[in-house]
Parts: sequence; C-alpha cells; structure tokens
Amino acid sequence: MNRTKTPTRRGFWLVESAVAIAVIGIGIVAVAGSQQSWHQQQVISDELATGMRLAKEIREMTLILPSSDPVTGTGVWGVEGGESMPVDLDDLDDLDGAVFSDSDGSGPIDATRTVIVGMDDWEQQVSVECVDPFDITLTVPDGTSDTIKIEVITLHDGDEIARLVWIAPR
Ligand SMILES: [Ca+2]
Ligand SMILES: [Ca+2]
Repeated sequence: MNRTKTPTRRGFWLVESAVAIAVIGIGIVAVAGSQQSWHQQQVISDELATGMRLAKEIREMTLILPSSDPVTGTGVWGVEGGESMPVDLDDLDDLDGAVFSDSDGSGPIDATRTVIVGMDDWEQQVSVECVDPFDITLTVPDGTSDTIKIEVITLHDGDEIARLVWIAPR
C-alpha cells in the first residue's frame, strides 16, 4: 500500500516546489522591475528640476536689468558694440541669442553671471523678442513693441529639458 503512495506523494512535492520557485522568481522580477522604473523616474525628475533651476537663474538675473541700454538707449537690438557677454550685460535685449554652455566653458551661469561648476553637458539658450501687447503669441519685428517675450531653454546632452517663458515691459 505504502509503495504505491510514495511516488505519487513525491511527484506532488516536486510540482509544489516548482510552483513555489516560479512564484518567487516572478516576485523577484517584479520587484527588480519596479525598482528600475522608480530609479528612471528619479533620474528624469532630478534632470527636470535642474533644468528648471537653470532657467530660473537666467530669469532672476534679468529682474534687475533695464529694457534698453543705459548708454545707447533703444537704438540697438541685441548686444551693443564693445559689450561682451555676460560681464557687460546691461539690458534685456542683450540676451537675445545668448548661449551659456558647458561645451565652451561659457555656462551654465547663475543669477550672478558666474559659471556653475560641475554642470557637465548643460546649456542655457536665451531668446528675446518683441510681441504684440494685445496678443503675446504674435511676434513682431525687434524693437517695434513695448512688450518683450523672454524665453530660456535648458538642454542636457543636447536634449531640451525645460523651457521658461515670461513677458516684460520695454
Ligand atoms: Ca547692452
Ligand atoms: Ca542691447
């Protein structure tokens, strides 16, 4: 009687063990997968926060700037002759087309115009343009409006990470 029962019982245990191992295996794969996903989200979140911070540094820098050059007034759009960036930056439109990049050592910069060290492969791109005061989505020729749109795009490894746009009076 016992002879016929033992192989069946052994077979049952083998199946049980195999199922248990499979369940544990699936559990481990699921935990590893969720940890990897969490880590990727954390990296993306950190990158976005850094990109936004770099854009806000430029915005903070512009808050004390006049809309037109203290020497030449509104006569020139962009950087006036003899000015070099960012040390001679003294009006908002000087920033049109400005790029502060780790690749050439010019950036990224903080609100005090100091290059932030350890920001490998980061870049700030700034554009300044005049817009229609009654429709700020409508760009008008440089210098023809009293409403300015300033846009900062931050990039990491060449990929756009964050974009900050604001309007200022001219
Ligand atoms: Ca200037
Ligand atoms: Ca200027």
